[in-house]
Amino acid sequence: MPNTPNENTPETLKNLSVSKPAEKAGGSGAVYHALRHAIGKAGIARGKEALTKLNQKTGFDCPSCAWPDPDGHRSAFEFCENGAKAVASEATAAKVGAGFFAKHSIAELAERSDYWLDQQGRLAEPMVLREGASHYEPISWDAAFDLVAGELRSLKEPNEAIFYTSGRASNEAAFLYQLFARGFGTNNLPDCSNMCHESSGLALKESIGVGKGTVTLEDLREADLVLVIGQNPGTNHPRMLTTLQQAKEKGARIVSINPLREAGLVAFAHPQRVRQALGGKTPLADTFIRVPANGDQALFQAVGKRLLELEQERGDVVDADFVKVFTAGFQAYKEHLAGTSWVTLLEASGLSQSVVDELADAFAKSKRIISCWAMGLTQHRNAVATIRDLTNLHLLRGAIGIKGAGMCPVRGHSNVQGDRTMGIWEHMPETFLAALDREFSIQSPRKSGLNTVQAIRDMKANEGRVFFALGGNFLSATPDTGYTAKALRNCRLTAHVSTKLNRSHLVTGTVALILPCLGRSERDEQTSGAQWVSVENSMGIVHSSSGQLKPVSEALKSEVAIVCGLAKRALKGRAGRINWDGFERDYSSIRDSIERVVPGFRNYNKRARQPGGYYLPNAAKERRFETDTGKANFGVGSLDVERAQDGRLLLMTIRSHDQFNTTIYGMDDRYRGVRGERRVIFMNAEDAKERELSAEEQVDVFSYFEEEERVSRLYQVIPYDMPRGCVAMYFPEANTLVPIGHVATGSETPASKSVQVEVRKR
Ligand SMILES: Nc1nc2c(c(=O)[nH]1)N[C@H]1C(S)=C(S)[C@@H](COP(=O)(O)OP(=O)(O)OC[C@H]3O[C@@H](n4cnc5c(=O)[nH]c(N)nc54)[C@H](O)[C@@H]3O)O[C@H]1N2
Ligand SMILES: Nc1nc2c(c(=O)[nH]1)N[C@H]1C(S)=C(S)[C@@H](COP(=O)(O)OP(=O)(O)OC[C@H]3O[C@@H](n4cnc5c(=O)[nH]c(N)nc54)[C@H](O)[C@@H]3O)O[C@H]1N2
Ligand SMILES: [Mo]
Repeated sequence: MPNTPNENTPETLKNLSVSKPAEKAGGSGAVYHALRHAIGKAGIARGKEALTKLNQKTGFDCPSCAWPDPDGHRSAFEFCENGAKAVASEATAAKVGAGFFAKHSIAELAERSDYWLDQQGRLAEPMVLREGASHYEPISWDAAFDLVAGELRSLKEPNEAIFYTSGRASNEAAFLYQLFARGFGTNNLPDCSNMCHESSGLALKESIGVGKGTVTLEDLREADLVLVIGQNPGTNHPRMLTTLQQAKEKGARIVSINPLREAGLVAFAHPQRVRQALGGKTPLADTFIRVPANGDQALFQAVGKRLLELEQERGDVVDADFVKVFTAGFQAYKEHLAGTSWVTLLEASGLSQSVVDELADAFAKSKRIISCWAMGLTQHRNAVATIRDLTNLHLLRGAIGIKGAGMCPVRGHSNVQGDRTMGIWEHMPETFLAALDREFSIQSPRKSGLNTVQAIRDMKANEGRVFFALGGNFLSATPDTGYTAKALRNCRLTAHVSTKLNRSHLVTGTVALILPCLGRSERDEQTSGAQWVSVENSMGIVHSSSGQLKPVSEALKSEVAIVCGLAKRALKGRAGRINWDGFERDYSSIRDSIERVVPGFRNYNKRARQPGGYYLPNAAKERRFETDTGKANFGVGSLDVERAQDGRLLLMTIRSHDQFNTTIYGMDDRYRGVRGERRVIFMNAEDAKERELSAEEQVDVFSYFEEEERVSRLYQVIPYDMPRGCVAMYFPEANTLVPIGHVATGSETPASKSVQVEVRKR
């Protein structure tokens, strides 16, 4: 049985080189790295063609992050270094087909690194791994669809199938995919969002009635105070730095709340401003609040307590009119904070009174406040409560639903938000299901489906499941790699619609399929002609995306075509008679159905096509709070802080600069000064000294949860400027250490930013 190399220990580590972390992001270095990647991988012509069409109003949407494109003028190169890497990785001319798989057995491939697997090129034809076989072999599309349909039909009941989605699927593909799953009879639609912004969606829904952000790019430029919390935009949302730069130039104050002093928040050099490309820069964050891992909930409660004290003193801090007219639960919130002592709050936050007071003063001075956040808040046991506590501060100040103010969860995958809008969720509301049923004369199941963590547990406990994935790399992205590997191996069939080879193709069910699809950069021709698709970005703007490059292989199908091909073979009854062929022929007919099922999509075919797209309605933006009370709810949560116990440390698993989630583009993390290796652990120098660990010393890392111990071996220590008590490692390698049971309360997002670990010398 091949290993899962996340668990494999390499024999040696010899390439690490460490230098001082960078003091800015962007600049000419970013341009150089972007072009080197695009042109090196895709070839000069293909790379250049791809980049000139990237994020243009008539081009294709960047497959990297979900940060919106500028509303007005766009420059000729509307992309960042990491967008260029994502496109280069997809646009590569190298191919992985029958010859490749004949040469390399599964066992051999499983020994290779994620970096090596991605480097091999684009998946070029459908492949099957038959029962007991050592190699994948080619299969026709028809036979592949029949195989999946046959396996689905032989299940005892529909809930034995699991349909995972990653966040790159277009709205059109996502809508049909959930229709397929529901037509088959299950709501088992786990997605990457379960591991990402699920906590934000849940918290915002409870607090303000909509699980999405409430601000626009224009708001950010108008804000006086911008908080960037648990987010590393220099690497993960580089185009956000342009917006922060604009906000800063208009006088905004920027506060970073993060254990690390990330280079992108220190200063930014705009690669397209000549002076800045040549060495100039704009300092960004005015204040770095170096909260220890998981200290945020206590910090936000402390700021709330301080604001209420100031209100007592001055009487002008709480927006009394807003609180009275638009909110519920203020009294309970006040009482809760009055009953929580300063000692408790400061101790739990790991910060001093003066840091709390300074942030409270900044809140008290302005109403135009925007809070941006990402995984540093969402991936903790107390994530939902933390985000509600952050929202409480906005409610106190009335800093929501007005120009320049509001909540800004910064999404990850480029269409993860759109996929949710289209119904990729294990418990869509009744209104959606009823509309879907009406449109297609079907009866969608009403029983909630499984989320990601529940799906893993279900596959682990039961043999014979069918696991189908529309994109993503389930094995490597999910927690507890060893546990998840067993879950996938228990399946009867694992099938992946993918662009690139990854670990999930190598740790399989009894039978496995690779169904290769077009990438977003590629032309999508169907019998009615060239097709375009649509996506929704992090700020709720829906717009079109048209692939431009010649597909890397003629055998590829679009995600839409794959879903349709499968649905018409696998579904019986009414669902089987849906016009799947018509959808495949002409995607505008999919958008017509979406318009009738999903609110906010009136005149969809036309509006998604207009340059720059259009905003979806968002009630909270207009101060209509569609919650259970009809008002914005103050959230009252007791402090639930994860503390490192018994001399342990709290591990945050983070991204390097050279990766997109589980896709590893290179071995460097340039801004943090790390080159050549990914098996590193960042720690405070005093914590290292206390354990008698020197720089670059080799260690093993053990994690602890309830009675369980997990281990990942052979990492090198990097003493780093960070608060005591926390350490950081890169995901996906560190996922072996994240316990399946360690999840956020309510959202069940793996708590992969606060894992109890011990670091031991080898
Ligand atoms: N190039 C590139 N772009 C990407 C991705 C990628 O992998 N590569 N991934 C995409 C996806 S799917 C997502 S979700 C986003 C992720 O974007 P981010 O959320 O920026 O990604 P992470 O590396 O997980 O970084 C989390 C940040 O939170 C901080 N942090 C960790 N623990 C805590 C804590 O307890 N409190 C606070 N305040 N901060 C903490 C870390 O120091 C780090 O700076 O990026 C998207 N964009
Ligand atoms: N420890 C730890 N674990 C984490 C995180 C963390 O911070 N720490 N972050 C979590 C987060 S925020 C997320 S979003 C998940 C990500 O989880 P996933 O979305 O499952 O993982 P990715 O690495 O983004 O998926 C990459 C694969 O998607 C396929 N792909 C790329 N483009 C396309 C396309 O256009 N169509 C199709 N069909 N396939 C495509 C390629 O084959 C590629 O190998 O990981 C989560 N896991
Ligand atoms: Mo994500």
